[in-house]
Amino acid sequence: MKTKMTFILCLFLMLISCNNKTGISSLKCEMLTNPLGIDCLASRLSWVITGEERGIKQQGYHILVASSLELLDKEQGDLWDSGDVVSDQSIQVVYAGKTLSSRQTCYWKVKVSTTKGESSWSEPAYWSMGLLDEKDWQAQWIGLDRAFEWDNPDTQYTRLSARYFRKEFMTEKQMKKATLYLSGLGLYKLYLNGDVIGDQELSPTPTDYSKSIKYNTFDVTEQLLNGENAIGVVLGNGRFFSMRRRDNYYPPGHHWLYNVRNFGFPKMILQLEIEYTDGEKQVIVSDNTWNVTADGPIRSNNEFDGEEYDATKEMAGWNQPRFDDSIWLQADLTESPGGKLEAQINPNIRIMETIKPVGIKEQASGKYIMDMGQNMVGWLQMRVKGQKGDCVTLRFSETLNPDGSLYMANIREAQVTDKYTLKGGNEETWQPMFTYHGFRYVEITGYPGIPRLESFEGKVLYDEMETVGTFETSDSTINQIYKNAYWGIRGNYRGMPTDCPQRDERMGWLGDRATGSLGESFIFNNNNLYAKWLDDIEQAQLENGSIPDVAPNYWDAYNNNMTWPAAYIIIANMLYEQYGNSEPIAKHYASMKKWLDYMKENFMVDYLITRDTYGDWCLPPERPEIIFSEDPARKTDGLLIGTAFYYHLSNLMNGFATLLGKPEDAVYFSELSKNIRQAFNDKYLNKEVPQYSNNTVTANLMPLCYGMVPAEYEKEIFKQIVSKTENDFNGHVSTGLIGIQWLMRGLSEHGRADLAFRIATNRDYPSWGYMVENGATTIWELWNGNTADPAMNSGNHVMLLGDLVTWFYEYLAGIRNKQGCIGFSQIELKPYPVDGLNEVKASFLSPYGLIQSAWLKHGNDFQWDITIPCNTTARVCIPATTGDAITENNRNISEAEGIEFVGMEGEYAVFNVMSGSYHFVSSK
Ligand code: RAM
Repeated sequence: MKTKMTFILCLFLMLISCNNKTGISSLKCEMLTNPLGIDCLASRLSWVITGEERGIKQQGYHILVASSLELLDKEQGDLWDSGDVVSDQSIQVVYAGKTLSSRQTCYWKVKVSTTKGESSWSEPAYWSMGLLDEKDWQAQWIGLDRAFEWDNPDTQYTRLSARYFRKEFMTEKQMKKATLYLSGLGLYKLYLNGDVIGDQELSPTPTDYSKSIKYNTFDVTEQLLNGENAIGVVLGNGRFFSMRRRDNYYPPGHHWLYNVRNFGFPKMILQLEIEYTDGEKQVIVSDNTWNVTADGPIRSNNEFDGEEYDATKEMAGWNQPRFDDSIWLQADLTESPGGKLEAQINPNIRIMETIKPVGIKEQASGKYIMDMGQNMVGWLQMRVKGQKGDCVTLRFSETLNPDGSLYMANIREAQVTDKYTLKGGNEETWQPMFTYHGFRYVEITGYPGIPRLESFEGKVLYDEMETVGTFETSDSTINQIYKNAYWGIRGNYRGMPTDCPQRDERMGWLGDRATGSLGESFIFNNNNLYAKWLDDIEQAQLENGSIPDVAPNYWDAYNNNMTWPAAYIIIANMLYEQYGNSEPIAKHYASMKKWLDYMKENFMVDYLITRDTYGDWCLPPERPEIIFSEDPARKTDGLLIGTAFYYHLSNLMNGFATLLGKPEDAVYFSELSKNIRQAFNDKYLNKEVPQYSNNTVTANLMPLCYGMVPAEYEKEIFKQIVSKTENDFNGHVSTGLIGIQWLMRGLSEHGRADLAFRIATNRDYPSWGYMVENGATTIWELWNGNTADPAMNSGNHVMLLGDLVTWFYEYLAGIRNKQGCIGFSQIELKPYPVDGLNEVKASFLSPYGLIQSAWLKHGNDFQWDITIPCNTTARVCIPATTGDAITENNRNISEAEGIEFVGMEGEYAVFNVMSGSYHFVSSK
């Protein structure tokens, strides 16, 4: 057993308002993740200070953690009383009180002293501990380890009906509290006395179930009845009973792509703990006293192929007391899937938005095509009235054929078909439970009568994550690209970041998110999701150190390249920089090093990497119908890419080693980097021209952005990038997934933000704007996604976003960490007001609170409104020719409170600015 890490993150956010008059005002508390059933001992506590006055800086805090609200109200921190701590730390404060035990609820509050006075105590918040020890589980795994005559699990499209479990029990006395712990694999729906518990869908989160199994915790005190009670659980297949069975349909040796890992028939573990007011306890557990049937209404459910629901098979009252289940079967006691039972910290999937379809047409007799107006991910809810036995079939696609029918070719082998058989009588409302689709269009057949728009709703499902960013500009192309990115990113959050939501793939491809995750973090609070994904990656690591390209490893994709597994290290760094979260680095450092060592031992010769799989994946090809370019001048040597990646990762590891207090490792990585850089330049830098390798943008950009180019060649190398882009590609992108990770930042950092802007606003091939021009409402897998071979041509992939979203926030809006700082404790506000763009308005809810940047060009004036959160400071770079020509709130800036002039830096006047809101005008 692994020892428990003391760095595990649990983030709680409190908002504390300091009113400038009294120093104290309304307090608000906000929880970011489900605070129930956490299984880390060293929770991290964060709070946000808000206030109108400028220059609010925390000077100290006092945290109280109590075992009851009453004690907390009396200001007795029996679990932890931090005392008055002189510190400006207001995020990620590690709980340092009494050792916590299973099931314990911890109530806490905090007060702070600031440069502008003291706050009062915050409103209380709480978290509760889950089941920390395997011995806390008295429940057993139960299931039904077989299929039935109506199932067909052995075909290519594994068909398996949902399993319905039930258990009745009595409560005996007055109840105080009831807590339910459940893991139902692959997916569950939980009921108590007929009511659905929780609003999570498609839960729990997917993992390698042989390594780790996540359980969810519910407070069900309100739902329990005095006397008779019934629990009902429905189990779907999810990623457990797999959509394409590796052990069955496909012969061994068949390409791994088609063999999805299978974990067995669905199974569950459930424990309900009831506390009575007299102190007695009762525990209801899953065991073989539970009854089960697979002969219910969900006849088949499969994440690729859809769900079939026969309402005539409904079993009214099955999840309530006194249902006659005499013909049901007894549940089998089954083996555990093997993984460690752990509390789920990343958010569950929920219905996050409901949209209305925008059009419907009869495309052929009885066949209707409905348009959702947006390529979305989730499912359709339908209202329908008809005869018993009528069957409505729904099929889903991203685009249409010229004749108006569904274009299915790029969905590949996924059947994406939902079927609903009516029970007849009154109007019926239905939505599936255990599948999801990526679609804009729906084909409706068999609908009794004429389907009307009002009868359908699109349910948009993704991980429940706070939207933390807003971004809008005066440029409509950029706005639409941003919107497409927003829809694409959230549609691919499913407890893991998937590559796509629609075809027979939907896997957590590492390379797609290496840099994308950073841009995404400006839009969504993705801290807990990506921290969980790093655990998935670690669990997928082989004994020898190898890391696959896909995690959880439902596919057997151990290809041993640098570029995809690199996400492991790059994303840990992102979590540290964006959230100040060092826990993933501490937790994964050893495995990261093991992987790098493995790659070095096996694939590094004379400091050069000798193996690659994907090259600069999906670069814009020369002909519209092909997926992969055949033009050697467009392609970048994969070994150059791999070696540059190793260099970059080795530098990151150097930083990690220093952070973790491992000076010897730091020296090791810094030496290694030096040697790689030397070998890389010896091999790939042609000093005569100068250029790297065959002079592609990617070949020159990577060493430039990674700091590998000898100083004397930097300018020339950058010129090559510009000239290639301007002359050979007419101001268009020429990179694939690799180069795109640095393109926009690289151009802007070296003085050509205007060229980045041109690339971002192009409407012709290849560009994001070309996708928009061709009707895309998400981002395509291929630059030529409207013409290329459907074999690999998803309409909803986010990998080609590269660093675009990061560029929107960090460069156009100019919101970023000050260099060398983390978690936005110190901010740099530095916009790049390129020609052709008149206005940018952005906000970002950082760990310290809301950062805003809104600028506008007005005649010769550059007007800029910014907000810097309390307890931070900012280095503010105002576009100006001199410092004197700037006003703040209509006064000369030198008279403004909270601002100190640092000096001129190029085209910017630089100031150190305290927290608060400011209105600048800089005149030319
Ligand atoms: C495709 C995936 C993914 C990419 C891999 C290499 O099949 O969709 O986006 O990372 O290939």
